[in-house]
Amino acid sequence: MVTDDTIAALSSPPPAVGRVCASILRLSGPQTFSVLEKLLGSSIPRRRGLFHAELSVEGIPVPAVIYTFAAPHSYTGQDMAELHVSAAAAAVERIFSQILERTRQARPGEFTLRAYLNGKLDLTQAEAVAQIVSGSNTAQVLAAEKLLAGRLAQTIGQIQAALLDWLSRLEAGLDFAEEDIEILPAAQAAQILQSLRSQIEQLLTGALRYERMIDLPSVGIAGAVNAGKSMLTNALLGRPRSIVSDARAVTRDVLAEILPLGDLDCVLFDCAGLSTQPPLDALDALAQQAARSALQKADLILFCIDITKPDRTEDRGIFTLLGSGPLLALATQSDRLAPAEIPARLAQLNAEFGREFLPVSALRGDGLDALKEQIRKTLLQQRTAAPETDAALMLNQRHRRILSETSAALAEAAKQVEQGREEIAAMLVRSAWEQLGGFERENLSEAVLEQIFSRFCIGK
Ligand SMILES: Nc1nc2c(ncn2[C@@H]2O[C@H](COP(=O)(O)OP(=O)(O)OP(=O)(O)O)[C@@H](O)[C@H]2O)c(=O)[nH]1
Ligand SMILES: [Mg+2]
Repeated sequence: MVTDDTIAALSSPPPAVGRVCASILRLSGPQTFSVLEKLLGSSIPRRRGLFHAELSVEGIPVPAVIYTFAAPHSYTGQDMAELHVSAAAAAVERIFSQILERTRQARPGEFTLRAYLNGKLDLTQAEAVAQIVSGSNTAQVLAAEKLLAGRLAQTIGQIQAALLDWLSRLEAGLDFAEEDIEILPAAQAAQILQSLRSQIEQLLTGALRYERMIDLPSVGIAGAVNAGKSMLTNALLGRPRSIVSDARAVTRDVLAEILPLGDLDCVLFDCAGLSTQPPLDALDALAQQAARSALQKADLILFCIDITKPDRTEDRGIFTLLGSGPLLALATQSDRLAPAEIPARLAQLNAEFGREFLPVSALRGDGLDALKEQIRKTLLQQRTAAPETDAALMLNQRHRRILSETSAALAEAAKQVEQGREEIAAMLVRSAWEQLGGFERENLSEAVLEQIFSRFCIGK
């Protein structure tokens, strides 16, 4: 792993062709200042600073704001600079390629990797940066920020300290064994281990699963044929994604699209209208099966009934079929009733299904903002339903593996010490302590590091 050359990256999204916008070019490494001096044709003091400069791109002046940081007082701990340039894509590319003549293009996460290797961040903090960079949901970012504040590192540190204390007390007992001084009675020793173990288990169960957080929640639109599911899908997405027709059973496939809901995105999907009747043909059977299995996995179902429909026998069957998972009930095509008729119809539906129906019109857009807000609220509640205390601690696979292994080792150690095998218990606790050290830099192989930092995007 080379860390003493000078790297550079375009740290902002590249401007669209033909557009002028602010771009950030970032450099880190011992040649940072000399590369800048070459670029500007003037000397620059080696210290933290901010100045305005004019770069020349094929004779055209391009204004830039330049931030400089001198080692070790920078994000990476090395000499660093950031050039903020307002220019068209072609000019930014030209400047970047001039910089690349004397530097190497940074790999994903390489700036943060250097920060970590120079002791500027601990590993859990660096991972939090990775999660913030790759996270699109606010809930995800908030959890990552908590991690960044070092909460996880702190909790683990406390458990490690307690293990060390336990070891020293137990080993004192072993050293003075002949004198029959029992420093830490076996029952107490086992009890301490059990309580540390339950702290670890709490971390494991209370924390949100990172793997789950990066999966977007899915929202399925369900209802009878012709309820207006596809038109609603299109209206929510704001574009014609799904075919709408008054012919029956038009939608066959499961069509999924990302629906942005402000601070939370979800996957919205439209599928075939459900039926409680036996399938008409092979295609119908496949469409029904695809719809049912997609809806079963959905985090939330939008159950649609055409508000004008007089006979709702079929809808009751479908409602039963959908089961008891999270569901919002919608009375669709509300524009087809006179406004004065709507309240009575809603009351009927509410009584019949024991649900509060929200009237919507995909045609006119009525009720869609309220619907989006309800979807967002419901999904957010699902995400934060984990226990309050450690809900915001986000653990990834590596954290989980270390914690589970430590927990198992402590359980075994407690058993051993109860049976009078203190030496074995001490050995297990020592290795558990080392395991927990895996949260920090000591025990990490380069391969693990590379894997962690490769999740970053270039320029971070
Ligand atoms: N007036 C009015 N008509 C609607 C509305 N939504 C759907 N429709 C009409 O209802 C018919 C069926 O709409 P679709 O969205 O295709 O219904 P679907 O539930 O997807 O039907 P399948 O895919 O066949 O199960 C079409 O003729 C639409 O124009 C609405 O909000 N207002
Ligand atoms: Mg459809």
